[in-house]
Amino acid sequence: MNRRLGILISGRGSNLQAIIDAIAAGRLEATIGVVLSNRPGAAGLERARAAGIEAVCVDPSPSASRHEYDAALVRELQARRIDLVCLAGFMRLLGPTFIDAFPHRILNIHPSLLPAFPGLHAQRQAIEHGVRISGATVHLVDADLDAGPIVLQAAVPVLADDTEETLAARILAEEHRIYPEAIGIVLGGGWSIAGRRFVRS
Ligand code: NHR
Ligand code: GAR
Repeated sequence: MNRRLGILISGRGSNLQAIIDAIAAGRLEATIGVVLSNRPGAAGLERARAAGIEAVCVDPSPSASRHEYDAALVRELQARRIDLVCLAGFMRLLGPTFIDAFPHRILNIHPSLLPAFPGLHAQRQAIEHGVRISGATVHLVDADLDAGPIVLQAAVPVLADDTEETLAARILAEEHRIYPEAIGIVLGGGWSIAGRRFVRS
């Protein structure tokens, strides 16, 4: 059964590229049905088109409310029969209109070991806090920000001379490895949610 992914981006799209590459290499069995961006200039839109994938900017400005914008995104995804939504550097909060349309069918990748450093600028937060280890987390998205059940994590060291940029690059390499793997796990089934926990049977 070839399941259809909808990827939501706001920028560069290197995680999108990692997913495209994993599918092309046969490491992930899925099809990307559409890429959506909230920003017209997102470089990831061009990456998608270069790979022959439909890429659409859903502009937030005509939507009077978060509900209206969420509903516009949901329409684009449902029109293309998307099974699993993957946030890949998508920098806009999603409300209940969106979350309730895809129960347990939305993944996010975040550049820290959650629950440490949720929200924006996670790598800067890690350096400022002085942690010695940080990393990346793939989690199911629920109504609370960066708080849904964790599917996979990977740790990286924080080095004494790290800047936000050098730490972000080390974490990004792990993101590119674990995001396609986590998508495969979720599409493969044989899991359930027990309280906060993502449990593989
Ligand atoms: N939505 C829900 N309901 N739950 C999550 O866990 C979500 C989510 C939407 C996006 C990704 C994210 C992250 O991994 C994400 C997780 C944007 C913001 C934010 O504050 C925070 C977290 C994340 C994405 N955005 C501002 C807003 O008001 C805008 C910031 C900007 O445009 O630069 O939407 O950390
Ligand atoms: C990634 O590091 C991702 O974890 C992060 O944005 C970057 C997107 O890069 N996401 C967040 O910080 C969510 N708040 P990409 O566009 O090259 O995939």
